[in-house]
Amino acid sequence: MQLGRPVEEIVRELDERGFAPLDDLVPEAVLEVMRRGCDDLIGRTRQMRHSSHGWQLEAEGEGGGWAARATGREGIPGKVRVVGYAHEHSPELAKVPELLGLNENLVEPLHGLPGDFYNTYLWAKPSEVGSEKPWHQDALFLKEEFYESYEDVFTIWIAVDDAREDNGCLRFLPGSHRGNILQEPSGIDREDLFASPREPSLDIERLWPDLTPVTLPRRPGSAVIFRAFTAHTSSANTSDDERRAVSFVYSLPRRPGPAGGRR
Ligand SMILES: O=C(O)CCC(=O)C(=O)O
Repeated sequence: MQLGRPVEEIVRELDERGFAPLDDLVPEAVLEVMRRGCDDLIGRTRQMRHSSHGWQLEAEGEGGGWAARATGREGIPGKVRVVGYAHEHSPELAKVPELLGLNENLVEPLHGLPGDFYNTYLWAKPSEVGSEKPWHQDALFLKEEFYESYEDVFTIWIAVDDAREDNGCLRFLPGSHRGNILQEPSGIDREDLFASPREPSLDIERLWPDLTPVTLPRRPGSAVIFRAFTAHTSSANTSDDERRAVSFVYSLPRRPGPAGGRR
């Protein structure tokens, strides 16, 4: 796996902006493995009518797939929004971190210590009904105990299809990670986030009036790496194309010294 640019430059960008694009990270042979993994997981959702904890189907009506899962409403078979713990369901996706050497080639060089593998997500953003992922910081989903051993996470998000503005590519708010401050969305029960019929959503213009969002289209096999406190979003997919992506999340062990004691 080629990073395409010096490690120091990526570290600086992660520190300054909270995210760093990694162009053409994944060789075609591994991308093919990822496509097969996505096809298999999405194919299995054709038999599903309801979301479960790990599998969230898109749905008609107010609040889309998130609200339907929270309230037990039916989703749309075959139109899955996200699959968490995707590595437990897909042998193909489970192989990818090793095939790419994600920890040795990326996480360890950037953080200085190897990461602990945390999770794999399939973000399927299906055609026509793929719903918006509102502005959020992933740190919202981490428990307080996490910080006893870890200082942050790296998410390595890889486009499987062409991710464009019209089919819901990611957008980031550069600088929103500074200070590692968690902005809590209003109206959310922190103890039971997934039971809330409204998906956590941050009002970025009120919280960060001086920061400007950046839209980040990605070719298949290109990636972006970002931190737990970096605010990001993706818009709805109303196009005819799927916008599948897979993310691999690593917990970053606390480092001795000031950086490790940041929070
Ligand atoms: O792929 C998406 O649409 C959302 C991804 C995301 O929010 C994440 O990886 O934390």
